[in-house]
Amino acid sequence: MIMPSSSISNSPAPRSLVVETGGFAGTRRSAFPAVRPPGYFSPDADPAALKAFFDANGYLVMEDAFSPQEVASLIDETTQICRGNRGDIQNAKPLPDALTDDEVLKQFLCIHFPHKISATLKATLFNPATLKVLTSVVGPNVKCMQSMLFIKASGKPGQAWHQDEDYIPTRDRSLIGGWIALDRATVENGGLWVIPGSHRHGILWDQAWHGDRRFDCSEESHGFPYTDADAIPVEVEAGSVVFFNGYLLHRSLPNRAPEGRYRRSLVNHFMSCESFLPWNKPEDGTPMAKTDYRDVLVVAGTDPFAYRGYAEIAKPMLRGDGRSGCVSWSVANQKHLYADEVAPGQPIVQTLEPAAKA
Ligand SMILES: O=C(O)CCC(=O)C(=O)O
Ligand SMILES: [Fe+2]
Repeated sequence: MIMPSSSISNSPAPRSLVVETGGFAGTRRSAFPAVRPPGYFSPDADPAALKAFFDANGYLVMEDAFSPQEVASLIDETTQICRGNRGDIQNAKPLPDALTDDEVLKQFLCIHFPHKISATLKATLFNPATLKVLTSVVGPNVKCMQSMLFIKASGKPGQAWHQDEDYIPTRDRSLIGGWIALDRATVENGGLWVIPGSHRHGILWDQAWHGDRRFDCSEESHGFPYTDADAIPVEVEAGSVVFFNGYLLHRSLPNRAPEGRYRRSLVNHFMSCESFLPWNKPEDGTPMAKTDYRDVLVVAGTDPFAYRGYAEIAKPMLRGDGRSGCVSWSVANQKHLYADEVAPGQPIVQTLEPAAKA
């Protein structure tokens, strides 16, 4: 008998970390990807099935959350935002009107808080399929504190392994990202990868600078009991939303699709209204334990702290893509270099001298 070559390899079969949890996943309309891991649902899915899969695996995909017309309008809005037609974006240079859309879009990897200047993007927070997932998984009362618009033209870097609670600290681990694919997201164009079940430890692993050109300036988690072989790509059709828990290890790789192709996505982050959000260090001496970032928008249910009011703090901001160097996000006076920028044996983290006093 002739064995297919894959079965005579000595390497063990890769372990699959995905836990199947059953229940009604909804009526599938999308044909992409043809072969999918478990975890893909449709808007008519049973809420209990959504919750069971999300709790066990830390992610799920909601297909057909946005119609092709809604996706087209979000793509058009993305171009308008990048052209500066919706308002200022901190760190973005003004661009001449004569530039083509491609020339404009290539200047941007990721814009934080775009919902602050775009009613079209803000409306995605109230998308019915999104609210169904949030209220099934998080609870009845849900608030949004952040949005991020990834443009990721061909050739742009990904984000190294991380957990979103490294950056957005809830007190009840309720952080959840809703990652809306505006283009079909694939392995080739730098779609998301997740390590199923990695949220269940409830640990935030240490992070360090990676020096790896495949990734942008954000640091990389390490020391966790998984390898890259445990990760699965979450390939999705445009209009699908990938939801993932704030403790789930996830990353993306560079966009290696041909020139002129994008992997655009709009990510909204949510958490339960019951939890404080000790996000920004208080300048008035308030203890961290009492600190609650109030620049939030309630998207479902009620906020038990509504009586405290709300604030306008965050402003749209362009995040660096590493082309003009990286500084540490967590330690002042540290410059992060890519491995190809330093001579062999030289450190990839440099401590800068504090600016000399005049
Ligand atoms: O889209 C990416 O490349 C990374 C997204 C991500 O890490 C997030 O949305 O939390
Ligand atoms: Fe993330």
